[in-house]
Amino acid sequence: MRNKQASQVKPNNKPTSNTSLPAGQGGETQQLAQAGQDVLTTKDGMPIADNQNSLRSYSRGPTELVDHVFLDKLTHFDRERIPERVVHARGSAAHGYFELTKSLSKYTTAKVLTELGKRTPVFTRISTVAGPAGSADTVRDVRGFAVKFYTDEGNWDLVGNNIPVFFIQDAMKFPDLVHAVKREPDRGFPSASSAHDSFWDFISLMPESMHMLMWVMSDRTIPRSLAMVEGFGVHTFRLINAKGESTFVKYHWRPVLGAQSLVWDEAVKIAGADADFHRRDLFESIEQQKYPAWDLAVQLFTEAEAEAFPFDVLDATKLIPEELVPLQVIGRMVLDKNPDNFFAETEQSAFSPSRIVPGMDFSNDPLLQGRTMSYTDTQVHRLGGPNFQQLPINKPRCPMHQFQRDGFGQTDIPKGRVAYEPNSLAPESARASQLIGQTSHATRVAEGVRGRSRSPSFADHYSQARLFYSSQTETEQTHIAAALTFELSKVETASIRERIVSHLRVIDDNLANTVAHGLAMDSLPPAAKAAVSPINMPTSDALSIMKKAKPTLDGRCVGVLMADGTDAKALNALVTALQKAGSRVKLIAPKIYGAVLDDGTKKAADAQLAGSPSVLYDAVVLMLAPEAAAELSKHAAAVDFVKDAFSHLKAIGHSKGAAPLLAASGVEIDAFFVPSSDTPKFIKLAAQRFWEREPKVRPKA
Ligand code: HDE
Repeated sequence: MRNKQASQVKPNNKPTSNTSLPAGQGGETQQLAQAGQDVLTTKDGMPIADNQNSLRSYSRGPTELVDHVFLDKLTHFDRERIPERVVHARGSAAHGYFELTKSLSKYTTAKVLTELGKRTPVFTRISTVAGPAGSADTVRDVRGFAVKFYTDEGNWDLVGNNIPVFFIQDAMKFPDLVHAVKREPDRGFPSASSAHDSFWDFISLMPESMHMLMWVMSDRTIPRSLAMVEGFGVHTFRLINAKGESTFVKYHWRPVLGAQSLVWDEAVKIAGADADFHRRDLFESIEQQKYPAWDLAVQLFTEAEAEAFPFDVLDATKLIPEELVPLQVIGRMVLDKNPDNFFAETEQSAFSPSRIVPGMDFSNDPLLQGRTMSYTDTQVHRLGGPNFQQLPINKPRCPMHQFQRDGFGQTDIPKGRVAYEPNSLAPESARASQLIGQTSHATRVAEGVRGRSRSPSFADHYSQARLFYSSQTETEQTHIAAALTFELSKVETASIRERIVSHLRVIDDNLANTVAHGLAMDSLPPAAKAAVSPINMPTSDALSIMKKAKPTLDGRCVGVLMADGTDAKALNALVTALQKAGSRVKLIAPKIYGAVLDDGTKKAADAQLAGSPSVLYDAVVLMLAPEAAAELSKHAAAVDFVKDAFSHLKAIGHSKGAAPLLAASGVEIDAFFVPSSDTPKFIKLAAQRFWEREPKVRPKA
């Protein structure tokens, strides 16, 4: 706030030191407001005279309890933290808009899905699941993908994941799943990792998890960037049209940059080099106006069509292959504004699959049914009461009228004596409307027996696990086997490892064999008994990231290593060409103030070599003079820079002078080494990974 007192402050060019504060006791750092500048106040608005020293009986005496300015500050500080989300605690978010390009008016009355060309504001949060709020971004984990649409008919939250299926079929099992994957309760570790006994114990006893497990062990769970993940609504939802007819719908987000993943060793090293890798990438992309974008696509199908599928669409462990029900793109989401304040927006945002708008309804998916209750319940707890929808980030941007009152955190000041309905005292007050209100689909309820039961149509746990695995490229299959081997090697209990390999045998014997070999098991355990024998479904290319890879430098970042003596002209030309190709470019040098180039100019660096390993870049260029390259060959940071780029299958551009460093790093020059002068070739290769190199650096188990 701008306080009146500011105008009374004498104009002065420099911060004035407070003469009442002797040197050495805070006086030197005391900064007083200049003319026109805001005056610091307490939360009650009282101007503060001294923000350095608490009130003491005498200069070396005790602090007085009457120091209300000190108390105002400290009591607030003591309450700064709120409970983190019980899952998805670590997340990053941005504002943006969704623009509808194809109307679904045949299927729904929801304005957000029918008003062609309309831009609906959104707030999107992408998260990991298991780790605490301060955990690293690049751990192997599912990514949450939550979008809040501020529509004219209320907030619609599409709260999905980057994987189209889930571990469990009934919401009742969610606390067990989460307890199993989170830190083990006696020891308090590991953080943000599924590679421990309790997770694998639980999973090995839950055959319904096998499909999701294949996705989690694939590269999907180590994305390159938040802008390069797919998103899925997961459940089957309903759309309701003006005639009251219902159509089933599944939602998909497709990243415009294409889906891309890291290499596992790279993900692990990034977690050390920059734990905020994804958050920083999202923030910087938006600051640099390289806006992440996704197409929203739907799969629409009738109940009769659903009946004919060889799986149950109410079972969240199953997906509907695109080949069976094609995707229709209906619009695009663009994230173009970073939050102004992380806590107020990202941390306090509250999403729930129960937030739908007229023209939408839920299906009977038991996981979805449970979720519709759980989110608001946790938010009332986490955000301190039932008024969290009044927080600016959660507040609908359409008119709201309701008779709910009071409670912690009430920030509205409702008017009038009537807070109930029906009433005759305020005939103009709000009433429900059959015409525009949200109505539930008039589903004919099938006869059945009430009880705690699961439909037999949920019993096939392996067919789609097999479908996913068999739809991957050989490289992707190798990665799944390697991830399983890695995680199971962290499991201490042998019987748990064996139970998992038993399940793998039902999915794919080759996979089971590779993992068993990777663990050095003496013999394969018998295959698990499947409740329903799996069928072989036709493979689906859409399930593979590599088959759909978009070779582009958009959204990617090239690291250019320079040092004293680097060819200035060549460096500048390279940077311009890379930027033109859509890449961000970071100049790395041994020292942050930069390097003196061959023309005598000093070029500032974006990053210091010792703190900027090549894992942070999609491709690298060594722009070095021979003397500098020879000097850098003595430094592990420079040698590792090259070695890691090589083992992470990246394109490596190099000047002639870089030869001594290449030699010192001992890498075998192959097709992805390019003279830095050949920029077109480098740009082409930098947009890809050289998978053919992988068996040389990570021979199969
Ligand atoms: Fe969540 N989930 N979940 N979940 N979920 C939460 O809500 C829950 C599930 C998902 O960025 C919590 O406000 C239950 C599936 C995302 O703020 C909590 C079940 C999918 C986010 C909760 C599931 C998700 C959450 C924790 C089993 C993909 C983060 C804090 C039925 C379709 C949203 C909160 C954000 C967060 C409950 C399973 C996605 C506890 C009971 C399936 C993206 O309420």
